[in-house]
Amino acid sequence: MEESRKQNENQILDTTDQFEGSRSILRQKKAALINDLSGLGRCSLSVQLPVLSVMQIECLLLPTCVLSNHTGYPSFYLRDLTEDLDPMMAEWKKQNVEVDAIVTGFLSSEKQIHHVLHFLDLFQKPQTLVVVDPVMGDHGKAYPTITPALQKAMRTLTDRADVLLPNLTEACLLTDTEWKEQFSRIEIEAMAVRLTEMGARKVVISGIEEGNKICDCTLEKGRQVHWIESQKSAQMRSGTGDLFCAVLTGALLHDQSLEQAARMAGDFVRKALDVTEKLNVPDEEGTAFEMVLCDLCPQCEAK
Ligand code: PXL
Repeated sequence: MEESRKQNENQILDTTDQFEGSRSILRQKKAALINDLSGLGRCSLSVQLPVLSVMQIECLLLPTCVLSNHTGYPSFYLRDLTEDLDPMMAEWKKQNVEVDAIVTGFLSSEKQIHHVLHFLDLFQKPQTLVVVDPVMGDHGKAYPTITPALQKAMRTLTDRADVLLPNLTEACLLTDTEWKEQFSRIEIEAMAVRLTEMGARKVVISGIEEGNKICDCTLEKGRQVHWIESQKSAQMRSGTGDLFCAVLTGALLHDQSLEQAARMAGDFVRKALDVTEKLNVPDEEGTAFEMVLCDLCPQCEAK
């Protein structure tokens, strides 16, 4: 009995083929996710939790606010949880919580940035991976909840980021670059460099549309820029940045390089978008990522 339990456990610990060379699964890793909980529309915590769970990462959830649906719908109801953040993290501290990664996402006000900084002061250790997704907008437009004060305060988070994950709109908002429909690669690379100068150790500007291609630009401070390209098959939708962030974080926790992690994240998002289009899902409802989720599971045989 004991023998078979051990065998089973070893099997679980050994099925890391997808993450070539990785042995990190020998200890299950934990990620704290600081993000909103939107009831409708498949974004934020409701997509990041399943993605990271299937990648065998334990998730600890700190919701910044609860919404009826994401802000891309014509209207939404938002219950702000700013006042609850400190008491929640104080309880975590009492429980001696330790995490391998801290992932930040949608914040409802600039006040919440200060609470996130406090969270980092409490839980960030030298080895902790801090992933900052500066969720602020898309297609050149800021989301309706983004005030100039929040936009400015978000810059203080870039300084704490091991990995900063803006889309092109957010890279513009962080670097005070005026939006335009078409940026050259040189202009985008300059923004990535600027973001490292603002403190981020690694930057991935994701979902850059270039004709019939979709590209991600990765930069590790002081290194060369890399471009990851793939064929664009479907329009980006709400929640794709959150999916990208979760897959990339999971891959990094499985010891993948930044390029490998960005490639894996981009491939997953594009596959999710393809199936979403085939299913004729309305735009607001985000991606039908559930249909391809098993791709991320190291043990799944249905791939
Ligand atoms: O996917 C980004 C995102 C996260 N959270 C909320 C949003 C959006 C984008 O619209 O509205 C609440």
